[in-house]
Amino acid sequence: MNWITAKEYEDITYKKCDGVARIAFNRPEVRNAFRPKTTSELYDAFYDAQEDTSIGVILLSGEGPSPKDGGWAFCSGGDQKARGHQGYVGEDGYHRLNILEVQRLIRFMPKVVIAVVPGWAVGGGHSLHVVCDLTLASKEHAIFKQTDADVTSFDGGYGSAYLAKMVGQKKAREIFFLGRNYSAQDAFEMGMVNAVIPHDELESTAYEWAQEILAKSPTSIKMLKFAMNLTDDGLAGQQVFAGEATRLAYMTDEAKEGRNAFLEKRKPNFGKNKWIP
Ligand code: S0N
Repeated sequence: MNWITAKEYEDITYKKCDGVARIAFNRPEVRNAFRPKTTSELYDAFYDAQEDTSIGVILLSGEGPSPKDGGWAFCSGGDQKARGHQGYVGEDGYHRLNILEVQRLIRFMPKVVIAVVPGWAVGGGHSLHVVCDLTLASKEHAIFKQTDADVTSFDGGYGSAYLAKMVGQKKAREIFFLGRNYSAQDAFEMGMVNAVIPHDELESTAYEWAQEILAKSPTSIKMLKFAMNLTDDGLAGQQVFAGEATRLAYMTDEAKEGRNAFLEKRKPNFGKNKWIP
């Protein structure tokens, strides 16, 4: 792997290599907690990866270990030191919940996002792994935990309700109501982790998974992701799926005839096109 830095940021790292983008939290001294600046940078990097036609898979991870104590983290959620009385405060003094915009970008982007969890996935960090398409976890260091109800900073959207679809209502309620620690193996058995990987092989395995996906048909992967999202995303999910259906329709002879007829100021002649059953 020959990762090339795609853009320099303060709170995250962003690299690319052979169709794969890797975005990682880079605040290991606070277990990769995010502040508004972090989430703005995340959004910027994810948007770049979405728009880059050479990229098909995005790995989301956390840099580490912590220089303080050697601990590993994916992300420990919202930075509690950046919390004001209305929420998380940015450098400009305004309160923002812009992690939710990052969640929606991950959810709706026509590419596969893999959470690569080297350590703690806690609070809003747990929610982020939930919203990713796949999760790979370090056998030795990954720990999944929901502290939202300990700090009154809770995710009532994908982080909880979609989690319940994933692991079942009883388990999701246990995760949120008790806030216990779960190992990578526990999380795998619950169905919220795809594979438990020895820590030293986590990054290379994630890259291999990405390369396997990249060998597939991009349109199929995109439509399958949107199809699996659709029922849980209501009209927004339908809109995303339907947008791609419209794009496919644009590629037909019918669409060319419709456009040409308008431009040539004549009635469209769809007669030569069959009503295929
Ligand atoms: C992660 C934990 C369990 C790790 O414990 P450990 O290994 O014992 O390390 P510590 O000594 O506790 O931590 C090491 C240093 O890191 C700092 N730190 C850790 N986490 C945070 C944090 N979230 N914010 C700020 N600093 C953090 C520690 O303070 C320590 O530094 P020093 O040594 O200088 O004191 C453990 O650390 C832990 O429980 N952390 C807190 C986890 C937490 O409660 N997170 C917030 C939960 N809520 C959210 O994330 C919601 C956020 C949100 O934006 C949202 C809002 C609405 C809707 C949706 C969302 C959404 O979730 O997306």
